[in-house]
Amino acid sequence: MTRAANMQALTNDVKRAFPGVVVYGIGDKAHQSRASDHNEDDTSGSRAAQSDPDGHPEHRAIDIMLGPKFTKADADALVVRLVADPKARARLYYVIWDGYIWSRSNGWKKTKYTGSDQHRDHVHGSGWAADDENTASWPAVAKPVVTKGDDMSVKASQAIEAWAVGDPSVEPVKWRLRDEAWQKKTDATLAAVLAASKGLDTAGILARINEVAQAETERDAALAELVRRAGTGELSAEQVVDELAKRMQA
Ligand SMILES: [Ca+2]
Ligand SMILES: [Ca+2]
Ligand SMILES: [Zn+2]
Repeated sequence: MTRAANMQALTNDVKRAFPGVVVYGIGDKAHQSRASDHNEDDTSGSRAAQSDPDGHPEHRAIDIMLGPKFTKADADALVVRLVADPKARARLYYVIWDGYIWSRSNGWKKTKYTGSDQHRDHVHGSGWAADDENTASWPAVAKPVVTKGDDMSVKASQAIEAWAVGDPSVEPVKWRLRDEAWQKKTDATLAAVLAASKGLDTAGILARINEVAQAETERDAALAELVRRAGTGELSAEQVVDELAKRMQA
């Protein structure tokens, strides 16, 4: 029992792209009575859909089963990648998935599948017999590298860095992020002010601000007076220090 090397290569790549995925190959007894690429050629009583003259028993179809490691979205995307890739198409006979078939005979156009098994729980792939011995990998199987998220994180870190050092280089994402950070800061300040002025109405807050300003003004004036009196010799350095100490205790 051998899977054609071409389809073994596909199996290997599918398992690499979707670790833990279940892939079936050779058909059961029920399969053997009708022509199927799941049946091995060069085997009596086994009706292979395709055969070659090498005298070596081979099956050329695989069923990639849906499951936790291979979701419907994975299947949708994998089939699209396979049938869109000329190199992959050259190695395939047909693909059946979720009520549709893509094949050599329909020019790889998505065509309603009329068979009784609508292939809702697995992707069927039949390899092209002429490519049996093709051991090359199937680049179309690999999930495309998603760069969007990576780009975003790089851009975000650059933006934060640029913002931190005040780099004015203009790139919309940077300045959007800068604005977001600025907004966050402002929000935090407002929250602190609100927390500090809890229980005070607007007039109360203004009165409080005036109190603080008044106290500061008075203190500054008192300091200025001390400095003046020290300058005229009216107060000694010790007396100035004593006066400051008194005021700080007050
Ligand atoms: Ca053979
Ligand atoms: Ca062969
Ligand atoms: Zn199948």
